[in-house]
Amino acid sequence: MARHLITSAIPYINGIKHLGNLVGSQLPADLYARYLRARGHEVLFLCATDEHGTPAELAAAKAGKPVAEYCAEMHAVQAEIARGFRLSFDHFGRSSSAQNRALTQSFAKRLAEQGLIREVVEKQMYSVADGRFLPDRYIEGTCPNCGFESARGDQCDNCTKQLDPVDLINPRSTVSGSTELELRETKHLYLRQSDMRAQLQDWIDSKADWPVLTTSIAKKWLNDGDGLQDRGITRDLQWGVPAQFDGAPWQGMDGKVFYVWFDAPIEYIACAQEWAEATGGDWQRWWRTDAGAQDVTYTQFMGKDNVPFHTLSFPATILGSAEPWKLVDYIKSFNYLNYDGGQFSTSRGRGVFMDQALSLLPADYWRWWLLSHAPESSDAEFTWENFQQSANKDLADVLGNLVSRVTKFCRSKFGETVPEGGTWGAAEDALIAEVETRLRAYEAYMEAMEVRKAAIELRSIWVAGNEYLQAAAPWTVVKTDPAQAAAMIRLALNLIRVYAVISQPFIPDAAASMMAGMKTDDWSWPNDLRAALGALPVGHVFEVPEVLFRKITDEERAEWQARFAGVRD
Ligand code: B3M
Ligand code: ZN
Repeated sequence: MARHLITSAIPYINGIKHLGNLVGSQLPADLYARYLRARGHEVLFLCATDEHGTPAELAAAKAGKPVAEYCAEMHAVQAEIARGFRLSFDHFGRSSSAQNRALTQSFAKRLAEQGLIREVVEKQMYSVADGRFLPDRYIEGTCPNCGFESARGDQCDNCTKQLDPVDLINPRSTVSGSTELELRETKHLYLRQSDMRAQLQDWIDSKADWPVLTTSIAKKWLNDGDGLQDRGITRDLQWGVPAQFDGAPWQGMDGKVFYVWFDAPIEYIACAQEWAEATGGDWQRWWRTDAGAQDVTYTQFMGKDNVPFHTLSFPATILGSAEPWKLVDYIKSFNYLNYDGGQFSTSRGRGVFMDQALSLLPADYWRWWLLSHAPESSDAEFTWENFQQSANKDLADVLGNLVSRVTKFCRSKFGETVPEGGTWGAAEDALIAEVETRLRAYEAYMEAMEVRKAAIELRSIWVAGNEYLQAAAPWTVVKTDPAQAAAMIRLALNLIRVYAVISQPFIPDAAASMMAGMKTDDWSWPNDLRAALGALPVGHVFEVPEVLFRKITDEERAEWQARFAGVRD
């Protein structure tokens, strides 16, 4: 038994996430957490909402609410949806927590004491009408390179040229449309990341087992020159962790806050503190290497766009503090999920969002499709045809059908108890051998976080059961040799329990129904498969479960396809 700390990238507070976000971090993290718990490991699985920054302020303004109130409401909404998807966080925290405020400030102070913070006076666009400094991407104007009229202050979306807001012709605020913009001086704190290049390089080089997607992005940024420049860690905003506090070793930072990407990863630690406060747990055991965390394996899950922040920026904060914090051991990153011939887009409301998905079908349908099509080695694409086909085949025809056929047949011939008689022969041995081999492969893939391969193996285990029944045909055998049919059904009923145990990380609700139908609460992992297939003894009472998975009809598919073709209103 080992101890595993698992974090998922923390979703931004402004709005409900789409299925692409879900499969890129929270869902595979949940799969892994559930699997490790099922294997008897001690797991702390944390996630939170990422609540600071300009997007949160603007979303609150748009909703006509004070930003703190907006964040509290949206946190509750996201927490409810996470429950709907059965995401089994030990704690779902908030980056705006008192814990994160204190910890973020203490990291900054500590970094300053280590000589890793410098003050920089720079010029930035100030919008007089909005009464605030504007981040580059909230300024639009005509691109000096290609003439595109809606180029952003940081980049032109038309010709991809990197821009500075002062380069724009006719610049305007995207918040108010005002053109009354002026360059004003402002002071910021910079983290001397460039001083830490060698340390970060050594650390990344020591991670030979990391997935290629993670290390290739990390190395690109590390060696790019641009990637490891000193980084501004404060902003001129109201909403965030104040950059001024008791004992701060710098002055003149009133009215400034830490940059959202500085405090967001620190929330991984603060979230453990929030969890400890809520449950009486010991957070230091998970995060302080001087308090037991050296025995913890720490795994992070995220989309590829978040990799630079987790391989360079956050480790720079941790290493720079020279305090005994736990560093991440493994970073599992994901490519993008596309939607029906294009991209999911939050800003344009394109695709299926988490709340909408749950209003159409139970969580297990989405969990199964998303995980079995996780964008691991390349981007993946959601199409309604594929979704319908995969749900109807894998879940309804293969798994659901096996459960319903076996339990109904037993009820009609032997009653709702595990029947007596007969013995297992060559066909049963062959099935057990196949399931055994595949089960060990499944375990290996799950341990390696090879999500798609694990799903393929799990489905093959379901298929093996179906093929056995098809060939053994107890419904025919019962007419001539009821005892032998009973032996077959005894095996199949026990297989249902084993399927519930091993499928639970992917489809927890269906697994719970299967287990309830078998009237047992024995979730023990089938380490010894043959013994596990005797867990439900002769005479054990069960009941036929409700239909596990109904099929998605062609009409529904067409209707949903049309409904989600446009943009969310
Ligand atoms: N909120 C971006 C995202 O949700 C950001 C992740 C923070 S992880 C510390 O993709
Ligand atoms: Zn351009």
